[in-house]
Amino acid sequence: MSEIHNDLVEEIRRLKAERDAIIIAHNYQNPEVQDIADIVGDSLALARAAAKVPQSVIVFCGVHFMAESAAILSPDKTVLLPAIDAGCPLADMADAESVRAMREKHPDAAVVSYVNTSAAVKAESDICCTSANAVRVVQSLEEKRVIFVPDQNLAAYVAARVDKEIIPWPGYCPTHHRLQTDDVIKARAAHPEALVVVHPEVRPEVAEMADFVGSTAQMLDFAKQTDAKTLIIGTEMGMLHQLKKANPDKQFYLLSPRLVCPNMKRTTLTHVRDSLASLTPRITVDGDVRQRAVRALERMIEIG
Ligand code: CIZ
Repeated sequence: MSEIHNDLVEEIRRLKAERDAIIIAHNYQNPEVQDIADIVGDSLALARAAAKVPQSVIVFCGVHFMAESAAILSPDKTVLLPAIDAGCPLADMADAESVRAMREKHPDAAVVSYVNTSAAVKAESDICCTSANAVRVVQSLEEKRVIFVPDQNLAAYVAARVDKEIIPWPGYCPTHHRLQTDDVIKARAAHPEALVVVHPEVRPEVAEMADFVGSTAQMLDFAKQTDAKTLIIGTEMGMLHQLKKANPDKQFYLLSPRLVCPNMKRTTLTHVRDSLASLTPRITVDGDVRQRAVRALERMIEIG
């Protein structure tokens, strides 16, 4: 690493102590950002951590909805999103008014929203879920019908595993949705000995071709316990960093070079340093929206 990089890392460590801060980073962040973080994980692990860390400042290296969830769960803390323009196109595909209209159309259905939603959408929901616990969350509900917001592919994955009617929202993650069956065929031809592991946000026809489908946390568990020495990974490229660190004896290949989320790649070490120095940009969620959204998030956290 260069001297400039080392100086930046030192400055971040110093500021972190001065500000009583903790840095948490999503599995899809740039490797150098993951390496400076105190906690790296999926949104379920990070939401749980945000709710109980003792520090007064949380630097959330991820995208907007994740920092918003931390602010909802920890209203007394200062939650910072170092790259303020790190959004989520999937989260932008659902709005509160449309969710209310959908509920009116299906009054007997529960509304489950993926954490990849705005605070306003969470406030309209009965419960939240992540890709790690979506099946468990839906199974836990009394209702036989479920409006699943906003990812149609995760909805299809859940529908195949529960005994309920799932009413999908027509949203999708542009990064995962662009994977095609041809990508799997080509990757298997290039690495015939490898197992194919994909995220449930991929299209159902792509998921059907995989050896394992799971969230990033489930991918980590799978990669550790499988005897296979080579794995092809169908999720955002940042995930390769944690997989390689945890399994230095195994080979990992990205299923497609197009598995890059530009929003997850926005945060740099300079953003983290500047955010700690200025204690901005701060994410807050207030009033009635927070009070209603926190119920949906806490109900999810109770289920685990
Ligand atoms: O739940 C998350 O954090 C996302 C967006 C993906 C995953 O599977 O971890």
